[in-house]
Amino acid sequence: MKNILVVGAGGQIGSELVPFLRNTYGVNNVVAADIDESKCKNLSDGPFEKLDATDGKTFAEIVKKHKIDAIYNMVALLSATGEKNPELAWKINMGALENSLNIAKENKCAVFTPSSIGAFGPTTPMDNTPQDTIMQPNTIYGVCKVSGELLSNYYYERFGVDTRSVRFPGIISNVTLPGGGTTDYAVEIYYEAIKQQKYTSNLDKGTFLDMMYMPDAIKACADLMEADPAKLKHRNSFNITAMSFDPEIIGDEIRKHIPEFKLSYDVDPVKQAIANSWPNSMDDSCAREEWGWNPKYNLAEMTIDMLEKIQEKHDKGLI
Ligand code: AKB
Repeated sequence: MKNILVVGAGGQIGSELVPFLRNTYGVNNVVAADIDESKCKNLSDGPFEKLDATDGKTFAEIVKKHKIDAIYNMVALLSATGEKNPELAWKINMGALENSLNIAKENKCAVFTPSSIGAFGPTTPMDNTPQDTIMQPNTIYGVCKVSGELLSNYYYERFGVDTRSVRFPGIISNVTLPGGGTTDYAVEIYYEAIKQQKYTSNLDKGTFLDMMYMPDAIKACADLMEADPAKLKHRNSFNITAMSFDPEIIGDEIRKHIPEFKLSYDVDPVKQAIANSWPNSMDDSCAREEWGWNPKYNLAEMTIDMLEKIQEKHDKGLI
């Protein structure tokens, strides 16, 4: 039986990753940790630890106390928030990773850390972006992601730490809202479609980005961590994607269910510049070949599920 620690458990991905892992490995074998206990109320069925991931001493004590075998480090300030406070973004994003790696090295744990399409930059080939290519991001978020990929590979090569990672595209979900990302519009649009039948996008029409529905994202984390190491030619980090669209395409898909839905634009220059520096679509064939990546949801299926779940929340007065 594996003991798992999910750090940043109250975040957009963590809040759905913990229930999935508890379902797979047992409720008491998956410890949720977050700096903010109030964000983890839906995780109260199993163990919880309050943790600032930049505090290495407490982090190490928790790993020892629960005899942790694998750390899922889901802590990050996202791209747009990072640009508002680059020093803090570096401190948190790299601090959490550095502690995860060092504690994993001392305690023989595996480490999963998400990278992102944000690891790419304006000089990266934009269409069908290869697995191994030019990575010169111009955001602090991207600089952290590339540094994190390199550092994680280094810990694997140098110290034998079992580090694995995926480059997530925009993740779309209906449980916990993302915060401060460039791809957040693709979540907000569904909520506003239900609440007001209209949405003002802060990314312009024609801005294509890779995206993925949360159930596929969660499964990617777990599948990669269970993958046969002998088959992994890459580790940090795998391109993975499920769909690529611009605001017009997602708007058209929503209109199939809510015909009166109206989409308008008020472009945020900071987010637009970030989005313009990221790929339009990634080639994820290495993930498919090396560990069987195969997403279930396309835009049409995701839209049906998102609208249904958000409508339920709306009917219950939760949003
Ligand atoms: C962001 O927009 O910052 C994130 C990401 C793509 O990594 N959702």
